[in-house]
Amino acid sequence: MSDCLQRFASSLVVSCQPVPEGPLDHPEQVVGFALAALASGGRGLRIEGIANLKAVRAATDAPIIGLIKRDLDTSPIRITPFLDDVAALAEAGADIIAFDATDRVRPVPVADLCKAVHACGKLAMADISNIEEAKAAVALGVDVVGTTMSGYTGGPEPSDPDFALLAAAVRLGRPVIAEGRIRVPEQAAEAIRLGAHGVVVGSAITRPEHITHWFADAIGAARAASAKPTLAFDLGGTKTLVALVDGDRVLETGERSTSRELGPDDWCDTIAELAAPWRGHYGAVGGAVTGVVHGGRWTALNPGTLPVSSNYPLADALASRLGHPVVLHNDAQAAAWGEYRFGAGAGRDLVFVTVSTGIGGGAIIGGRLLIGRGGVAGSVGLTQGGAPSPLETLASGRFIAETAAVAGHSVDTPAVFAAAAHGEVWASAIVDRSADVVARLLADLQLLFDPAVMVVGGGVGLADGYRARLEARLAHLPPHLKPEIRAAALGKSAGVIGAADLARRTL
Ligand code: ADP
Ligand code: BMX
Repeated sequence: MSDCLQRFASSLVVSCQPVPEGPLDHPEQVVGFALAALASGGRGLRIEGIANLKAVRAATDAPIIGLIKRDLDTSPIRITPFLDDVAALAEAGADIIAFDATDRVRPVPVADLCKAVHACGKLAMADISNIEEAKAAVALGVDVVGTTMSGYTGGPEPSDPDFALLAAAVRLGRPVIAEGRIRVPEQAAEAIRLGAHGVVVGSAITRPEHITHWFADAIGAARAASAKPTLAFDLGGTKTLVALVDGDRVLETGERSTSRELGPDDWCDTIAELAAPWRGHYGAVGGAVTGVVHGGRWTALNPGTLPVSSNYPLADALASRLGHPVVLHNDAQAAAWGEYRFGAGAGRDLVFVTVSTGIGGGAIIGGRLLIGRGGVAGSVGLTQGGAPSPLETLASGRFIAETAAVAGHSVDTPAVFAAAAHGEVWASAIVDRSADVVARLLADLQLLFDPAVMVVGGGVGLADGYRARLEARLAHLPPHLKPEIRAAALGKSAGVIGAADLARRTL
Protein backbone atom coordinates (compact mmCIF):
# COMPACT_ATOMS: atom_id res chain seq x y z
CA MET A 1 0.00 0.00 0.00
CA SER A 2 1.31 3.50 -0.85
CA ASP A 3 2.82 5.57 1.94
CA CYS A 4 0.14 8.22 1.36
CA LEU A 5 -2.74 5.77 1.98
CA GLN A 6 -0.88 4.22 4.89
CA ARG A 7 -0.64 7.61 6.60
CA PHE A 8 -4.39 7.71 7.19
CA ALA A 9 -5.04 4.01 7.59
CA SER A 10 -7.82 3.39 10.13
CA SER A 11 -7.97 7.11 10.70
CA LEU A 12 -10.09 10.19 10.22
CA VAL A 13 -10.02 12.22 7.01
CA VAL A 14 -11.71 15.59 7.39
CA SER A 15 -13.48 16.99 4.35
CA CYS A 16 -13.04 20.76 4.55
CA GLN A 17 -15.71 21.93 2.12
CA PRO A 18 -17.57 25.00 3.40
CA VAL A 19 -21.13 25.56 2.27
CA PRO A 20 -20.72 27.05 -1.25
CA GLU A 21 -21.15 30.86 -1.26
CA GLY A 22 -21.48 30.71 2.52
CA PRO A 23 -19.58 33.06 4.92
CA LEU A 24 -16.81 30.45 5.34
CA ASP A 25 -16.32 29.70 1.63
CA HIS A 26 -12.81 31.23 1.30
CA PRO A 27 -9.41 29.49 0.97
CA GLU A 28 -8.13 30.98 4.20
CA GLN A 29 -11.10 29.54 6.05
CA VAL A 30 -10.52 26.17 4.42
CA VAL A 31 -6.90 26.28 5.58
CA GLY A 32 -8.13 27.05 9.08
CA PHE A 33 -10.48 24.08 9.09
CA ALA A 34 -7.73 21.85 7.70
CA LEU A 35 -5.10 22.80 10.26
CA ALA A 36 -7.60 22.58 13.10
CA ALA A 37 -8.57 19.10 11.93
CA LEU A 38 -4.96 17.94 11.65
CA ALA A 39 -4.22 19.32 15.10
CA SER A 40 -7.10 17.36 16.58
CA GLY A 41 -6.66 13.84 15.27
CA GLY A 42 -7.40 14.14 11.57
CA ARG A 43 -4.80 12.28 9.49
CA GLY A 44 -5.93 13.28 6.01
CA LEU A 45 -7.94 15.96 4.20
CA ARG A 46 -10.51 16.08 1.41
CA ILE A 47 -10.37 19.46 -0.34
CA GLU A 48 -12.52 20.79 -3.19
CA GLY A 49 -11.37 23.37 -5.73
CA ILE A 50 -7.96 24.44 -7.05
CA ALA A 51 -7.67 27.65 -4.99
CA ASN A 52 -8.53 25.81 -1.75
CA LEU A 53 -6.22 22.94 -2.64
CA LYS A 54 -3.27 25.22 -3.36
CA ALA A 55 -3.80 27.12 -0.12
CA VAL A 56 -4.02 23.96 1.99
CA ARG A 57 -1.10 22.31 0.16
CA ALA A 58 1.05 25.26 1.10
CA ALA A 59 0.08 24.85 4.75
CA THR A 60 0.58 21.12 5.31
CA ASP A 61 2.13 17.94 3.92
CA ALA A 62 -0.74 15.82 5.17
CA PRO A 63 -2.35 13.49 2.59
CA ILE A 64 -4.92 15.42 0.55
CA ILE A 65 -7.76 13.98 -1.50
CA GLY A 66 -8.45 16.61 -4.14
CA LEU A 67 -11.60 17.05 -6.21
CA ILE A 68 -13.39 19.65 -8.29
CA LYS A 69 -17.18 19.99 -8.19
CA ARG A 70 -19.11 21.20 -11.23
CA ASP A 71 -22.79 21.47 -12.09
CA LEU A 72 -23.19 20.28 -15.70
CA ASP A 73 -26.24 20.78 -17.90
CA THR A 74 -25.87 17.47 -19.70
CA SER A 75 -24.83 15.10 -16.91
CA PRO A 76 -25.47 14.51 -13.21
CA ILE A 77 -21.75 13.92 -12.66
CA ARG A 78 -20.46 16.63 -10.30
CA ILE A 79 -17.17 15.34 -8.86
CA THR A 80 -14.11 15.81 -11.13
CA PRO A 81 -15.95 15.14 -14.39
CA PHE A 82 -13.18 16.22 -16.81
CA LEU A 83 -9.62 15.19 -17.65
CA ASP A 84 -8.52 18.84 -17.32
CA ASP A 85 -9.75 18.74 -13.74
CA VAL A 86 -7.48 15.78 -13.07
CA ALA A 87 -4.47 17.61 -14.47
CA ALA A 88 -5.25 20.78 -12.50
CA LEU A 89 -5.68 18.85 -9.24
CA ALA A 90 -2.42 17.00 -9.76
CA GLU A 91 -0.66 20.28 -10.50
CA ALA A 92 -2.16 21.93 -7.41
CA GLY A 93 -0.74 19.23 -5.13
CA ALA A 94 -3.42 16.59 -4.56
CA ASP A 95 -2.00 13.22 -3.45
CA ILE A 96 -5.21 11.39 -4.26
CA ILE A 97 -7.69 12.54 -6.89
CA ALA A 98 -11.34 11.67 -6.31
CA PHE A 99 -13.83 11.41 -9.15
CA ASP A 100 -17.45 10.34 -9.52
CA ALA A 101 -17.41 6.69 -10.63
CA THR A 102 -21.17 6.14 -10.72
CA ASP A 103 -22.73 4.38 -13.68
CA ARG A 104 -24.54 7.39 -15.12
CA VAL A 105 -24.42 9.58 -18.23
CA ARG A 106 -21.06 11.37 -18.11
CA PRO A 107 -18.72 13.46 -20.29
CA VAL A 108 -15.66 11.26 -19.68
CA PRO A 109 -15.58 7.51 -18.99
CA VAL A 110 -14.46 6.43 -15.54
CA ALA A 111 -11.66 4.39 -17.08
CA ASP A 112 -10.21 7.50 -18.77
CA LEU A 113 -10.34 9.47 -15.51
CA CYS A 114 -8.59 6.67 -13.66
CA LYS A 115 -5.93 6.39 -16.34
CA ALA A 116 -5.36 10.16 -16.31
CA VAL A 117 -4.91 10.20 -12.53
CA HIS A 118 -2.30 7.45 -12.71
CA ALA A 119 -0.59 9.19 -15.62
CA CYS A 120 -0.12 12.18 -13.30
CA GLY A 121 1.46 9.89 -10.73
CA LYS A 122 -1.42 10.28 -8.29
CA LEU A 123 -3.71 7.81 -6.52
CA ALA A 124 -7.21 7.34 -7.95
CA MET A 125 -10.24 7.40 -5.64
CA ALA A 126 -13.56 6.22 -7.11
CA ASP A 127 -16.64 7.77 -5.47
CA ILE A 128 -19.32 5.12 -5.95
CA SER A 129 -22.98 4.63 -4.99
CA ASN A 130 -23.42 0.86 -5.18
CA ILE A 131 -21.47 -2.37 -5.15
CA GLU A 132 -21.56 -2.86 -8.93
CA GLU A 133 -19.83 0.49 -9.41
CA ALA A 134 -17.31 -0.50 -6.74
CA LYS A 135 -16.53 -3.75 -8.55
CA ALA A 136 -16.13 -1.91 -11.87
CA ALA A 137 -13.80 0.65 -10.29
CA VAL A 138 -11.67 -2.05 -8.66
CA ALA A 139 -11.44 -3.81 -12.02
CA LEU A 140 -10.19 -0.55 -13.55
CA GLY A 141 -7.41 -0.46 -10.97
CA VAL A 142 -8.45 2.46 -8.77
CA ASP A 143 -6.37 2.72 -5.61
CA VAL A 144 -9.23 3.42 -3.23
CA VAL A 145 -13.03 3.31 -3.31
CA GLY A 146 -15.27 5.79 -1.48
CA THR A 147 -18.93 5.23 -0.57
CA THR A 148 -19.37 8.95 -1.20
CA MET A 149 -22.19 8.81 -3.72
CA SER A 150 -24.47 6.33 -1.93
CA GLY A 151 -27.88 7.93 -1.49
CA TYR A 152 -27.09 10.83 -3.84
CA THR A 153 -27.94 9.40 -7.26
CA GLY A 154 -31.70 9.94 -7.11
CA GLY A 155 -34.62 9.30 -4.81
CA PRO A 156 -34.97 10.43 -1.18
CA GLU A 157 -31.68 11.02 0.59
CA PRO A 158 -31.20 8.61 3.51
CA SER A 159 -30.29 9.97 6.92
CA ASP A 160 -27.83 7.24 7.90
CA PRO A 161 -24.49 6.15 6.42
CA ASP A 162 -24.61 3.23 3.97
CA PHE A 163 -22.77 0.69 6.09
CA ALA A 164 -24.14 -2.21 4.05
CA LEU A 165 -22.36 -0.86 0.97
CA LEU A 166 -19.22 -0.23 3.01
CA ALA A 167 -19.13 -3.81 4.27
CA ALA A 168 -19.73 -5.21 0.79
CA ALA A 169 -17.08 -2.99 -0.78
CA VAL A 170 -14.53 -3.93 1.88
CA ARG A 171 -14.94 -7.55 0.81
CA LEU A 172 -13.59 -6.62 -2.64
CA GLY A 173 -10.13 -6.35 -1.09
CA ARG A 174 -9.28 -2.78 -2.18
CA PRO A 175 -9.01 0.03 0.44
CA VAL A 176 -12.44 1.58 1.03
CA ILE A 177 -13.06 4.99 2.54
CA ALA A 178 -16.36 5.37 4.39
CA GLU A 179 -17.87 8.67 3.35
CA GLY A 180 -21.35 10.10 3.50
CA ARG A 181 -23.63 11.11 6.37
CA ILE A 182 -21.22 10.11 9.15
CA ARG A 183 -22.38 12.52 11.78
CA VAL A 184 -21.44 11.15 15.18
CA PRO A 185 -18.29 9.47 16.53
CA GLU A 186 -20.08 6.17 17.06
CA GLN A 187 -20.80 5.93 13.33
CA ALA A 188 -17.15 6.65 12.50
CA ALA A 189 -16.08 3.91 14.91
CA GLU A 190 -18.58 1.49 13.37
CA ALA A 191 -17.13 2.22 9.93
CA ILE A 192 -13.68 1.22 11.17
CA ARG A 193 -15.11 -1.90 12.74
CA LEU A 194 -16.63 -2.74 9.35
CA GLY A 195 -13.16 -2.56 7.76
CA ALA A 196 -13.03 0.95 6.33
CA HIS A 197 -9.50 2.03 5.42
CA GLY A 198 -10.35 5.54 6.54
CA VAL A 199 -13.40 7.59 7.46
CA VAL A 200 -14.27 10.90 5.83
CA VAL A 201 -16.33 13.29 7.91
CA GLY A 202 -17.37 16.58 6.37
CA SER A 203 -20.51 18.46 7.38
CA ALA A 204 -20.42 17.26 10.97
CA ILE A 205 -17.04 18.95 11.42
CA THR A 206 -16.67 21.70 8.82
CA ARG A 207 -20.16 22.91 7.96
CA PRO A 208 -21.38 24.96 10.94
CA GLU A 209 -24.45 25.91 8.93
CA HIS A 210 -25.53 22.26 8.78
CA ILE A 211 -24.59 21.52 12.38
CA THR A 212 -26.48 24.59 13.55
CA HIS A 213 -29.52 23.50 11.57
CA TRP A 214 -29.43 20.04 13.16
CA PHE A 215 -29.51 21.50 16.66
CA ALA A 216 -32.03 24.22 15.83
CA ASP A 217 -34.34 21.73 14.11
CA ALA A 218 -34.12 19.28 17.03
CA ILE A 219 -34.90 22.03 19.52
CA GLY A 220 -37.74 23.24 17.34
CA ALA A 221 -39.19 19.75 17.11
CA ALA A 222 -38.90 19.23 20.86
CA ARG A 223 -40.44 22.64 21.52
CA ALA A 224 -43.31 21.95 19.15
CA ALA A 225 -43.86 18.48 20.54
CA SER A 226 -43.64 19.51 24.16
CA ALA A 227 -46.27 22.13 23.51
CA LYS A 228 -48.61 19.30 22.59
CA PRO A 229 -49.64 16.14 24.40
CA THR A 230 -48.51 12.74 23.15
CA LEU A 231 -50.69 10.19 21.44
CA ALA A 232 -50.17 6.75 22.97
CA PHE A 233 -51.76 3.35 22.53
CA ASP A 234 -51.63 0.00 24.31
CA LEU A 235 -52.47 -2.86 21.94
CA GLY A 236 -52.96 -6.00 24.01
CA GLY A 237 -54.50 -9.40 23.50
CA THR A 238 -57.85 -8.35 24.97
CA LYS A 239 -58.15 -4.56 24.63
CA THR A 240 -56.80 -1.71 22.53
CA LEU A 241 -56.46 1.49 24.52
CA VAL A 242 -55.66 4.83 22.82
CA ALA A 243 -55.01 8.01 24.81
CA LEU A 244 -53.77 11.57 24.74
CA VAL A 245 -51.11 11.76 27.43
CA ASP A 246 -49.34 14.69 29.07
CA GLY A 247 -46.64 13.43 31.44
CA ASP A 248 -48.44 11.13 33.85
CA ARG A 249 -51.85 12.55 33.01
CA VAL A 250 -54.22 10.77 30.65
CA LEU A 251 -56.22 13.60 29.09
CA GLU A 252 -58.56 11.62 26.86
CA THR A 253 -58.99 7.92 26.06
CA GLY A 254 -60.69 5.58 23.66
CA GLU A 255 -60.90 1.80 24.01
CA ARG A 256 -62.03 -1.19 21.96
CA SER A 257 -61.71 -4.92 22.32
CA THR A 258 -58.86 -6.44 20.34
CA SER A 259 -60.72 -8.84 18.08
CA ARG A 260 -58.66 -12.00 17.60
CA GLU A 261 -60.67 -12.81 14.47
CA LEU A 262 -59.20 -9.78 12.72
CA GLY A 263 -55.56 -9.06 11.95
CA PRO A 264 -52.83 -6.40 12.28
CA ASP A 265 -54.22 -4.15 9.51
CA ASP A 266 -57.58 -4.05 11.30
CA TRP A 267 -55.96 -3.44 14.68
CA CYS A 268 -54.05 -0.53 13.17
CA ASP A 269 -57.29 0.80 11.67
CA THR A 270 -58.85 0.68 15.14
CA ILE A 271 -56.00 2.72 16.60
CA ALA A 272 -56.33 5.28 13.81
CA GLU A 273 -60.10 5.49 14.28
CA LEU A 274 -59.78 6.01 18.03
CA ALA A 275 -57.06 8.63 17.48
CA ALA A 276 -58.85 10.45 14.66
CA PRO A 277 -60.54 13.11 16.88
CA TRP A 278 -57.13 14.24 18.13
CA ARG A 279 -55.32 14.42 14.77
CA GLY A 280 -53.06 17.47 14.67
CA HIS A 281 -53.23 17.83 18.44
CA TYR A 282 -50.34 15.55 19.40
CA GLY A 283 -46.60 16.11 19.08
CA ALA A 284 -45.33 12.52 19.30
CA VAL A 285 -46.75 8.99 19.07
CA GLY A 286 -45.77 6.09 21.30
CA GLY A 287 -47.07 2.54 21.23
CA ALA A 288 -47.07 -0.34 23.71
CA VAL A 289 -47.84 -3.62 21.98
CA THR A 290 -48.06 -7.21 23.06
CA GLY A 291 -45.41 -9.26 21.30
CA VAL A 292 -41.89 -8.58 20.09
CA VAL A 293 -41.03 -5.31 18.32
CA HIS A 294 -37.72 -5.02 16.51
CA GLY A 295 -36.76 -2.44 13.93
CA GLY A 296 -40.37 -1.31 13.65
CA ARG A 297 -41.55 -4.85 12.81
CA TRP A 298 -43.95 -6.82 15.01
CA THR A 299 -44.02 -10.54 15.80
CA ALA A 300 -45.90 -12.63 18.36
CA LEU A 301 -43.82 -14.34 20.99
CA ASN A 302 -46.92 -16.39 21.78
CA PRO A 303 -49.65 -16.28 19.10
CA GLY A 304 -51.99 -17.63 21.77
CA THR A 305 -51.93 -14.20 23.34
CA LEU A 306 -52.47 -12.46 20.00
CA PRO A 307 -51.98 -14.06 16.57
CA VAL A 308 -49.64 -11.40 15.18
CA SER A 309 -48.26 -12.27 11.73
CA SER A 310 -44.50 -12.54 11.75
CA ASN A 311 -42.49 -9.38 11.05
CA TYR A 312 -45.52 -7.21 10.45
CA PRO A 313 -44.35 -3.65 9.51
CA LEU A 314 -46.18 -2.06 12.41
CA ALA A 315 -44.23 1.21 12.59
CA ASP A 316 -44.86 2.01 8.92
CA ALA A 317 -48.48 0.82 9.03
CA LEU A 318 -49.26 3.14 11.93
CA ALA A 319 -47.16 6.09 10.71
CA SER A 320 -49.09 6.08 7.43
CA ARG A 321 -52.41 6.07 9.30
CA LEU A 322 -51.48 8.57 12.03
CA GLY A 323 -49.37 10.95 9.92
CA HIS A 324 -46.57 10.77 12.45
CA PRO A 325 -43.60 8.50 13.17
CA VAL A 326 -44.36 5.98 15.90
CA VAL A 327 -42.02 4.86 18.71
CA LEU A 328 -42.86 1.26 19.61
CA HIS A 329 -42.10 -0.85 22.66
CA ASN A 330 -43.36 -4.13 24.05
CA ASP A 331 -46.37 -3.47 26.27
CA ALA A 332 -44.86 -4.83 29.49
CA GLN A 333 -41.64 -2.92 28.91
CA ALA A 334 -43.55 0.31 28.24
CA ALA A 335 -45.66 -0.22 31.37
CA ALA A 336 -42.51 -0.92 33.37
CA TRP A 337 -41.14 2.42 32.23
CA GLY A 338 -44.38 4.21 33.13
CA GLU A 339 -44.34 2.74 36.63
CA TYR A 340 -40.66 3.61 36.99
CA ARG A 341 -41.17 7.23 35.91
CA PHE A 342 -44.52 8.08 37.40
CA GLY A 343 -45.91 5.13 39.34
CA ALA A 344 -45.13 2.54 41.98
CA GLY A 345 -41.44 2.47 41.08
CA ALA A 346 -40.92 6.15 41.92
CA GLY A 347 -37.55 6.14 40.18
CA ARG A 348 -36.29 2.95 41.85
CA ASP A 349 -35.16 -0.08 39.87
CA LEU A 350 -38.09 -2.36 39.33
CA VAL A 351 -39.41 -5.40 37.56
CA PHE A 352 -42.91 -5.08 36.15
CA VAL A 353 -45.09 -8.11 35.49
CA THR A 354 -48.39 -7.83 33.68
CA VAL A 355 -50.78 -10.70 34.27
CA SER A 356 -53.21 -9.99 31.49
CA THR A 357 -54.23 -11.90 28.37
CA GLY A 358 -50.71 -13.29 28.49
CA ILE A 359 -48.01 -12.61 31.04
CA GLY A 360 -45.42 -9.98 30.20
CA GLY A 361 -42.42 -8.59 31.99
CA GLY A 362 -40.23 -5.52 31.86
CA ALA A 363 -37.31 -4.33 33.96
CA ILE A 364 -35.53 -1.08 34.71
CA ILE A 365 -32.09 -1.87 36.09
CA GLY A 366 -29.57 0.86 36.83
CA GLY A 367 -32.10 3.38 35.58
CA ARG A 368 -32.17 1.79 32.12
CA LEU A 369 -35.11 0.02 30.51
CA LEU A 370 -34.00 -3.43 29.39
CA ILE A 371 -35.06 -3.66 25.75
CA GLY A 372 -35.09 -7.01 24.09
CA ARG A 373 -37.49 -9.85 23.63
CA GLY A 374 -41.10 -8.75 24.11
CA GLY A 375 -42.10 -9.19 27.71
CA VAL A 376 -40.44 -12.58 28.02
CA ALA A 377 -41.72 -13.33 31.52
CA GLY A 378 -44.73 -15.20 30.23
CA SER A 379 -42.74 -17.34 27.88
CA VAL A 380 -40.25 -18.77 30.32
CA GLY A 381 -40.75 -22.51 30.45
CA LEU A 382 -42.23 -24.48 33.27
CA THR A 383 -42.22 -28.24 33.15
CA GLN A 384 -45.79 -29.44 33.24
CA GLY A 385 -45.77 -33.19 33.58
CA GLY A 386 -42.39 -33.45 31.87
CA ALA A 387 -43.25 -31.30 28.85
CA PRO A 388 -41.94 -27.70 29.02
CA SER A 389 -44.77 -25.22 28.68
CA PRO A 390 -44.72 -21.43 28.50
CA LEU A 391 -45.59 -20.22 31.96
CA GLU A 392 -48.38 -17.96 30.76
CA THR A 393 -50.33 -20.87 29.34
CA LEU A 394 -50.67 -21.99 32.96
CA ALA A 395 -51.55 -18.69 34.59
CA SER A 396 -52.67 -15.84 32.30
CA GLY A 397 -56.09 -14.37 31.74
CA ARG A 398 -56.61 -16.67 28.76
CA PHE A 399 -55.58 -19.66 30.87
CA ILE A 400 -58.14 -18.81 33.55
CA ALA A 401 -61.03 -18.51 31.08
CA GLU A 402 -60.00 -21.58 29.06
CA THR A 403 -59.57 -23.70 32.19
CA ALA A 404 -62.98 -22.58 33.44
CA ALA A 405 -64.52 -23.60 30.10
CA VAL A 406 -62.91 -27.04 30.32
CA ALA A 407 -64.43 -27.34 33.81
CA GLY A 408 -67.84 -26.63 32.28
CA HIS A 409 -68.07 -22.93 33.12
CA SER A 410 -68.03 -20.88 29.91
CA VAL A 411 -67.50 -17.53 31.60
CA ASP A 412 -64.91 -14.79 31.23
CA THR A 413 -62.05 -14.26 33.62
CA PRO A 414 -63.73 -11.56 35.73
CA ALA A 415 -66.61 -14.00 36.25
CA VAL A 416 -64.19 -16.65 37.45
CA PHE A 417 -62.83 -14.18 39.98
CA ALA A 418 -66.36 -13.28 41.07
CA ALA A 419 -67.20 -16.97 41.51
CA ALA A 420 -64.04 -17.49 43.54
CA ALA A 421 -64.98 -14.50 45.71
CA HIS A 422 -68.34 -16.19 46.33
CA GLY A 423 -66.63 -19.37 47.49
CA GLU A 424 -67.01 -21.46 44.33
CA VAL A 425 -64.35 -24.13 44.78
CA TRP A 426 -63.83 -24.73 41.03
CA ALA A 427 -63.15 -21.01 40.54
CA SER A 428 -60.83 -20.65 43.53
CA ALA A 429 -58.82 -23.62 42.33
CA ILE A 430 -58.24 -22.00 38.93
CA VAL A 431 -57.28 -18.61 40.35
CA ASP A 432 -55.08 -20.29 42.97
CA ARG A 433 -53.27 -22.23 40.24
CA SER A 434 -52.55 -19.02 38.41
CA ALA A 435 -51.31 -17.40 41.63
CA ASP A 436 -49.08 -20.43 42.34
CA VAL A 437 -47.35 -20.07 38.98
CA VAL A 438 -47.03 -16.26 39.03
CA ALA A 439 -45.76 -16.24 42.64
CA ARG A 440 -43.00 -18.59 41.56
CA LEU A 441 -42.22 -16.33 38.60
CA LEU A 442 -41.94 -13.30 40.90
CA ALA A 443 -39.62 -15.21 43.28
CA ASP A 444 -37.42 -16.21 40.33
CA LEU A 445 -37.38 -12.66 38.93
CA GLN A 446 -36.38 -11.37 42.37
CA LEU A 447 -33.45 -13.78 42.36
CA LEU A 448 -32.46 -12.78 38.83
CA PHE A 449 -32.81 -8.99 39.05
CA ASP A 450 -33.10 -8.20 42.79
CA PRO A 451 -35.23 -5.11 42.06
CA ALA A 452 -36.19 -2.64 44.79
CA VAL A 453 -39.81 -3.24 43.95
CA MET A 454 -41.89 -5.73 41.94
CA VAL A 455 -44.84 -4.04 40.26
CA VAL A 456 -47.79 -6.19 39.19
CA GLY A 457 -50.27 -4.95 36.60
CA GLY A 458 -52.70 -6.23 33.97
CA GLY A 459 -56.35 -7.13 34.18
CA VAL A 460 -55.64 -10.24 36.25
CA GLY A 461 -52.75 -8.75 38.21
CA LEU A 462 -54.94 -5.87 39.39
CA ALA A 463 -58.02 -8.02 40.02
CA ASP A 464 -59.43 -8.08 43.55
CA GLY A 465 -57.63 -10.55 45.74
CA TYR A 466 -54.98 -11.58 43.24
CA ARG A 467 -52.01 -9.79 44.80
CA ALA A 468 -53.09 -11.01 48.25
CA ARG A 469 -52.81 -14.54 46.88
CA LEU A 470 -49.33 -13.72 45.59
CA GLU A 471 -48.24 -12.24 48.95
CA ALA A 472 -49.53 -15.33 50.77
CA ARG A 473 -47.44 -17.61 48.55
CA LEU A 474 -44.30 -15.56 49.06
CA ALA A 475 -44.69 -14.93 52.80
CA HIS A 476 -42.40 -17.81 53.70
CA LEU A 477 -39.41 -16.34 51.87
CA PRO A 478 -36.64 -14.71 53.91
CA PRO A 479 -36.71 -10.89 53.68
CA HIS A 480 -33.70 -10.65 51.34
CA LEU A 481 -35.41 -12.94 48.83
CA LYS A 482 -39.02 -11.84 49.17
CA PRO A 483 -40.28 -9.49 46.44
CA GLU A 484 -41.82 -6.22 47.58
CA ILE A 485 -45.00 -6.40 45.54
CA ARG A 486 -46.77 -3.21 44.54
CA ALA A 487 -49.87 -2.78 42.40
CA ALA A 488 -49.32 -0.82 39.21
CA ALA A 489 -50.05 2.67 40.54
CA LEU A 490 -50.97 3.79 37.02
CA GLY A 491 -53.39 0.86 36.69
CA LYS A 492 -54.42 0.10 33.12
CA SER A 493 -52.79 3.35 31.96
CA ALA A 494 -49.25 2.19 32.77
CA GLY A 495 -48.63 1.11 29.17
CA VAL A 496 -49.83 4.31 27.50
CA ILE A 497 -48.09 6.59 30.00
CA GLY A 498 -44.85 4.67 29.63
CA ALA A 499 -45.11 4.55 25.83
CA ALA A 500 -45.81 8.30 25.72
CA ASP A 501 -42.78 9.16 27.85
CA LEU A 502 -40.54 6.87 25.81
CA ALA A 503 -41.77 8.51 22.60
CA ARG A 504 -41.05 12.02 23.88
CA ARG A 505 -37.54 10.95 24.79
CA THR A 506 -36.75 10.02 21.21
CA LEU A 507 -37.80 13.38 19.70
P1 ADP B 1 -54.45 -6.83 27.62
O1 ADP B 1 -54.07 -8.25 27.84
O2 ADP B 1 -55.12 -6.58 26.31
O3 ADP B 1 -53.31 -5.91 27.89
P2 ADP B 1 -55.67 -6.55 30.26
O4 ADP B 1 -54.43 -6.13 30.93
O5 ADP B 1 -56.91 -5.85 30.60
O6 ADP B 1 -55.61 -6.46 28.67
O7 ADP B 1 -55.82 -8.12 30.58
C1 ADP B 1 -56.85 -8.83 29.95
C2 ADP B 1 -57.10 -10.12 30.75
O8 ADP B 1 -57.44 -9.77 32.10
C3 ADP B 1 -58.29 -10.84 30.16
O9 ADP B 1 -58.14 -12.22 30.33
C4 ADP B 1 -59.44 -10.31 31.02
O10 ADP B 1 -60.53 -11.22 31.04
C5 ADP B 1 -58.78 -10.21 32.39
N1 ADP B 1 -59.40 -9.22 33.25
C6 ADP B 1 -59.67 -7.95 32.95
N2 ADP B 1 -60.28 -7.33 34.00
C7 ADP B 1 -60.39 -8.26 35.00
C8 ADP B 1 -60.92 -8.28 36.33
N3 ADP B 1 -61.47 -7.19 36.88
N4 ADP B 1 -60.88 -9.42 37.03
C9 ADP B 1 -60.33 -10.52 36.51
N5 ADP B 1 -59.80 -10.60 35.26
C10 ADP B 1 -59.84 -9.47 34.52
C1 BMX C 1 -47.16 -12.66 25.77
C2 BMX C 1 -46.37 -11.91 24.71
C3 BMX C 1 -45.65 -10.72 25.35
C4 BMX C 1 -46.64 -9.80 26.06
C5 BMX C 1 -47.45 -10.62 27.09
C6 BMX C 1 -48.58 -9.77 27.67
C7 BMX C 1 -47.30 -12.05 22.43
C8 BMX C 1 -48.35 -11.60 21.45
N1 BMX C 1 -47.30 -11.49 23.69
O1 BMX C 1 -46.30 -13.24 26.68
O2 BMX C 1 -44.95 -9.99 24.36
O3 BMX C 1 -45.93 -8.76 26.72
O4 BMX C 1 -48.07 -11.75 26.43
O5 BMX C 1 -49.44 -9.40 26.60
O6 BMX C 1 -46.47 -12.88 22.10
P1 BMX C 1 -50.90 -8.79 26.89
O7 BMX C 1 -51.57 -8.71 25.56
O8 BMX C 1 -51.55 -9.73 27.82
O9 BMX C 1 -50.69 -7.46 27.52
